Amino acid sequence: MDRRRFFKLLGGGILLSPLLRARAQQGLWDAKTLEPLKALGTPLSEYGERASFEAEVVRYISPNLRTRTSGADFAPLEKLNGVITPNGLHFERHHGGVPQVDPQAYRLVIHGMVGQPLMFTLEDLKRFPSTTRTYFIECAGNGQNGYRNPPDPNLTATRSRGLASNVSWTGVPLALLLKEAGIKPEARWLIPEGMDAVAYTRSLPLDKAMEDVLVAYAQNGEALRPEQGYPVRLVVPGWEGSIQVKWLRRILVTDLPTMSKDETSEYTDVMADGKVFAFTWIMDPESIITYPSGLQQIKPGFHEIRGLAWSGYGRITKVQISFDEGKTWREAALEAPVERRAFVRFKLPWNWDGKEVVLWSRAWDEAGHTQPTRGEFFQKWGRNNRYHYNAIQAWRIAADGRVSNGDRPLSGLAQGPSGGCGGEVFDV
Ligand SMILES: Nc1nc2c(c(=O)[nH]1)N[C@H]1C(S)=C(S)[C@@H](COP(=O)(O)O)O[C@H]1N2
Ligand SMILES: [Mo]
Repeated sequence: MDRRRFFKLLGGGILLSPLLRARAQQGLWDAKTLEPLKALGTPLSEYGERASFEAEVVRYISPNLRTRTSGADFAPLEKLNGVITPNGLHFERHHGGVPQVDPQAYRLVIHGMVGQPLMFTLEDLKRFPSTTRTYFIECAGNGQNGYRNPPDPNLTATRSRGLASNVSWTGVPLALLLKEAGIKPEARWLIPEGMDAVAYTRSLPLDKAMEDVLVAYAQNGEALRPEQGYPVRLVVPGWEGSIQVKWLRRILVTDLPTMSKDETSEYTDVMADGKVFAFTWIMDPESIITYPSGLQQIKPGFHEIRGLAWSGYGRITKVQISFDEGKTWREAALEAPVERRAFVRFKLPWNWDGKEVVLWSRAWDEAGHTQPTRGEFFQKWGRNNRYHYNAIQAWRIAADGRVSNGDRPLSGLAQGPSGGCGGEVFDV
């Protein structure tokens, strides 16, 4: 039988199904759909590109920030699958742009309160025993767009929580390098510094460094991207992004923190009474429903509610969904493996009856922490703070299926906080 006839018959046979006949009448397919292409495809390529049709899946850069070297952009959370953030879509936060570093010229120095100062080339670092682990990185300013009052009606999942990404990192445990240098007994702190033009510097407690900090050179199987710190950055599991120094140039071992400009002018939490918290390192639990979420539109019927949750305190133990603004909760399924200090995907099957509804999600972690409501968060922090916003994000589904920000305005607050790391208008 010739191929043409075969496909015609096959097509005709399938068309006996009433459902497919209806589909064909809607113009959604015909028997030709089953025929192979008539032209050969493109040849092999040395470095793969995604399908051209996917070009709109990009990081969100606020129009206010497009030309700024100090700024942040957002991973497109609602357009991603699974838990790994693709390298080209990892959120970015730079204080002085992205330096281009030649890996041949790269050097890392460890000095200060050590038995012997050491210098490593990239090759040296790669000879040490390596570790690969999946961890999230989240900017302390994540959530700032949700922190506004009154709430932004055009908020998306990306703009609500996209200053976070999740990566399989490869590198050397920092503890190995410190042991090599020999830490003096009075040493308590490390001062890692980046090689970018702002000489980015933070204070890192020695205990955390010895526990699980990585000197990372790879991101999801390939070298770090320049935006993520090529060739070497610190990965500090579960702690705020700002301490995870990129383009790592040196580590000074000391007995005291430095109180550097990068941890005093920024990344301190101003409380409602004006008192300031410094060194709030561990990121509180977060969750965000990515489907359905802001600016999407759904139809009545079956949907899988999907989202991402994570916590700097360890494993996520539970994610709950509410359809009545917190009066009752249903437990979502968590997709295994649930790793410590990494994104986990949650899912809940749901039939939408076409009536207006507000969805909430709330994550719990193994330390027993959970997310506050928006009202609780504002009560604690007032409108002074710019960081560590992890209140429940609400999505409202209108009767026409359109999804928008379901957060309620809070009385007594004229406006939200201004500027800062996670906002789209900068005052730094
Ligand atoms: N050297 C250097 N390291 C840096 C920064 C920087 O500007 N310079 N920004 C910090 C901040 S505030 C964050 S949130 C993370 C962002 O990491 P990413 O750009 O890989 O997402 O890097 C941190 N490390
Ligand atoms: Mo940050």
